[in-house]
Amino acid sequence: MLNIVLFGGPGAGKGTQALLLTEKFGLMHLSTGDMLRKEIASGSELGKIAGEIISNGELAPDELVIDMIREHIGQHPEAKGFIFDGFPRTQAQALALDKLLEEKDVQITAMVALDVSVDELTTRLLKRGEVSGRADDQSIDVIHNRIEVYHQKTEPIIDYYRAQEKYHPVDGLGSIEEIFNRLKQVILTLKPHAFQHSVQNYII
Ligand code: B4P
Repeated sequence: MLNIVLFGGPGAGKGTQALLLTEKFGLMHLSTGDMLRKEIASGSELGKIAGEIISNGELAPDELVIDMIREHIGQHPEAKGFIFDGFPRTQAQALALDKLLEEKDVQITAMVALDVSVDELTTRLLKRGEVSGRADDQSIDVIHNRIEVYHQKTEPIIDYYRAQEKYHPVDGLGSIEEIFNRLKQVILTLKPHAFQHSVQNYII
């Protein structure tokens, strides 16, 4: 099973690249950002809690996102692998994900991390804010807070995957196609034996 953590700062291009990778490798795309926005749009209780947190540029509570991921993994027993987009974002989420996968007797194959400067992240999010209507993209203060939260709570989990030799940084600057090609090359050179057999089935 190919299980990829697609990592990067807010606006690094995780969602954009996850859609392309999902199609290329036939994986199931699980985006906690999309799940939370769906809850917000539906007006559910969970959405109300998440809406306020997200619009302030903070992270939703760990238990809430872990429960959502557990539910979505459970809904797809047929999946030949997952792309985790925007999850995990804390150490607690990283540990919980390993535990969830352990129950299925599988593990994370790699963390592929989009490397993008703070200036570029800010530019992209402000630009998206002009068209997306997303509350968390509208103000420079909220964007700065999202980047600060990323540095404090999310970036440290790189060490968790680096210690397992699963961390693969990728330059996240350039055209969407250029970045997609870089990601593809990294994924195609992953070595775990469980994946090596199936990689031959992918058309490069
Ligand atoms: P997410 O939905 O995960 O999204 P994101 O970090 O804002 O952006 P992403 O990296 O996916 O960038 P995108 O491709 O859209 O999170 C939103 C919020 O939800 C979080 O702040 C948090 O509050 C909450 N949340 C989500 N997961 C959570 C978790 N696990 N725990 C707790 N809270 C959680 O690209 C951004 C923009 O750049 C787009 O406009 C795109 O068109 C553009 N772009 C992409 N690639 C580009 C390129 N190569 N060049 C130029 N522009 C590019």
